[in-house]
Amino acid sequence: MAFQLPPLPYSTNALAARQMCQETLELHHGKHHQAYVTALNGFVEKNPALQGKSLEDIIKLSYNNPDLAPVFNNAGQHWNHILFWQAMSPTEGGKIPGRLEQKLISDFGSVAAFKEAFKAAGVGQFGSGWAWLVLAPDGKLKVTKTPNGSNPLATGEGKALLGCDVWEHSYYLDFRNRRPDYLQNWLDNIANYEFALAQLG
Ligand code: MN3
Repeated sequence: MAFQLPPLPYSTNALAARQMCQETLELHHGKHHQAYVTALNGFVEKNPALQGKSLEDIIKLSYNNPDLAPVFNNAGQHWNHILFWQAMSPTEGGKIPGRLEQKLISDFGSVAAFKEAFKAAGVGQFGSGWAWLVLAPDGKLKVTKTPNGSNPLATGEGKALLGCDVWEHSYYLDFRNRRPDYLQNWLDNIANYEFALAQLG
């Protein structure tokens, strides 16, 4: 069965009041994410070794494999965007539940220090990529960044709780070149910390 574009968990104008406009979500979900799914399905169709494999398996087997770099990029981007849509909330964006807040304070020193680290990761990712909040294998929350379509599932850096797309297509209509402002707004008003907590288990 071919991979499919999942529907957005909210309408395309649901985040407009939080500075992610309808056109951004229409293009990002309907065009960019769809293009990764279409490309991935094209690669799977041509490569029997990929057929019947889960998305996670394809990401792991294509990671750091130069022959499968285009497969990895598109599979990674499909996985990343599935998480990204869930990692945003039009109703609870920015609200940090108590149990997650305690863990952030314990592992980063403060919520502000977490946000600074996340923002620094996103701003410091040269070119396209992602900033992540992960539960590292040692049980601590950590912030990481990955280039292009890579992700913590591939790198083994931990379980992704939140991922923020810092490719220009995610913020250019709303923030132009101001990636730091996009990240600050994302953390303060858009990020779905209930989702992050649910991933934490
Ligand atoms: Mn994107």
